[in-house]
Amino acid sequence: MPIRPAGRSARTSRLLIIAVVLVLAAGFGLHRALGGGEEDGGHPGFVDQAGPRTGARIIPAPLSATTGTGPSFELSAQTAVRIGATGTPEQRAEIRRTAEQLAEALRRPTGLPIAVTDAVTDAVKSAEQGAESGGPADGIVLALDLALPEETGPEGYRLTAGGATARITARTPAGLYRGTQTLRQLLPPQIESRTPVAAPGGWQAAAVDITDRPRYAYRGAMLDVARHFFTADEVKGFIDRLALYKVNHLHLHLSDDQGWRIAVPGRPELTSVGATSEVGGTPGGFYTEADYREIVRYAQERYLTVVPELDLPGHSNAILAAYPELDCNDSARPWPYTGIEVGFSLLCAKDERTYALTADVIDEVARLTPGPYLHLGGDEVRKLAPEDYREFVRRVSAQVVAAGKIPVGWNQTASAAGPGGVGLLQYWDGKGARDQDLKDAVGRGAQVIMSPAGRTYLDMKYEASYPLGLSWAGTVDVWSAYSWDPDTLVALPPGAVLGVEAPLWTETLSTPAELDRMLLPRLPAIAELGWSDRSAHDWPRFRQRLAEEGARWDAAGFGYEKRPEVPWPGPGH
Ligand code: TNX
Repeated sequence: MPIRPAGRSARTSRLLIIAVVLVLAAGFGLHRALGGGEEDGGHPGFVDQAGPRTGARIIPAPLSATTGTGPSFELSAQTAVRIGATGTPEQRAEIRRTAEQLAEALRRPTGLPIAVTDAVTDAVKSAEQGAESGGPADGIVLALDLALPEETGPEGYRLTAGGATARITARTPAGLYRGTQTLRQLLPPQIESRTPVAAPGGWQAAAVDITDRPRYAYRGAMLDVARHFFTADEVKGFIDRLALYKVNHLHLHLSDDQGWRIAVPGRPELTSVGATSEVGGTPGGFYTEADYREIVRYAQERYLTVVPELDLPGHSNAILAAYPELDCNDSARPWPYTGIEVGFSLLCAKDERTYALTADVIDEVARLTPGPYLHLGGDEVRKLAPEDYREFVRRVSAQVVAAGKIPVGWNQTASAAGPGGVGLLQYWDGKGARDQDLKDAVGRGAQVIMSPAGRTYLDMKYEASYPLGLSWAGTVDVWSAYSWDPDTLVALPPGAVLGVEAPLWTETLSTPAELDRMLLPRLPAIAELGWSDRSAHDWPRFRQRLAEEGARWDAAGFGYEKRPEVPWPGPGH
């Protein structure tokens, strides 16, 4: 549903109402109660729709944002993206790539030329020409600065904007990239348009000084490409959405009962048989090496690490379809398997041929994956004795370690976590003794990613009557997705939680448009939990900031669900 722009008189009366509310709010100190602090220059995120955007609008909320008193930053025909002189040649090549990406993103909606240049070359040039303007400080500067405090970390940045200049500094190219995403959000929502458009108040951002860094090192989203297959191009679209909210890990669920989704040399049956099915009876599919490399490359250019998952030893019906001899428990269902029931399939844990297969697939996926992690699944194994299950996970973890990767497992693998075993546990259900298992595993050195199903599962329905999704973990509206603390949900020692991840399972989702409806607006909620300092957590202000993202998604052509808990602007609200 497109948002209709409010007419002139509607806008005037809205401004009047806002002015009255502001005066009242100031009098009663309501402004503070709503979370408006001094740091954002007194803009309680929801009032200044007519003026340039301020730091109070950003999702995830930055660590600090001070609105300046000087002139707004404005893009013009002279604006160039300038690369600072610091850094190794490799770093500068990376920064140039980010600069090109940013320039391209700004060119499309504005129609402005937005060149990419070296600050040094420009400085020399303008000195030669004795130019007054167009100097090295003008435009959008991306510069490494090792003088920034160490706590800025690998993804933190500083952004100052005003007049003709926006300056992003960071200790690494990744930090600069995150800063460019903030700059995009500071500009009017039309900046996300893929075609030339007008921005009503010009391409402006309020003068601002932002200091920012993430709360957690791991901020992820998962896409289940096994229940329904999504092409490499579709995955790239998914990555675009994640990158906007500073998500830095893409977990791909590459295998399940309904399909195996990646080519493995020497194991052609995995794809010639195992990739030919998906939920509902449509054909399925798989990634060739080139497809997978393209996803990895695209993710890397947005500073996302791909975390591939091969779900073992359960959720393995597609493997058993390709290798029936690995089914010693009579567990497989007839192929193609297009249903959504789970927990029946099991690889033969006492057959050495199973471990020959797992070694082959792990080696290949590790070879194609530059990131440090390989997820081995391990969930919902119902037909294996606990000691045999533990032994299986230990052996497969050792194969992952031998392939040079850190094994990741769903929380059921906690008993096999520790030195040389599963190093990272993904918490998704807290039933039975599993919280204790998790604590014990942390005691043995494992870290935890929080993906509590009742909060982060983006395949849960928003409400019981919602047409898409499942509801076994309850319903997840935007408030539930936002209103929890990854550090305290399970009582774990400080530092145990590496981050958060929002999984999107696809039993009921078969098109990118359906993915969008589940992802937006809940992804930004999880992204903010992962990035923003706990002190920034504030539902009333978050829902206001989220409401403004709607116009951005409209401009970008992203689908989203207009949930009633978010006060979207326009008629009816
Ligand atoms: C549980 S979470 C699963 C998946 C399903 C999902 C549906 C987990 C490790 N296993 O197999 O797709 O629920 O919400």
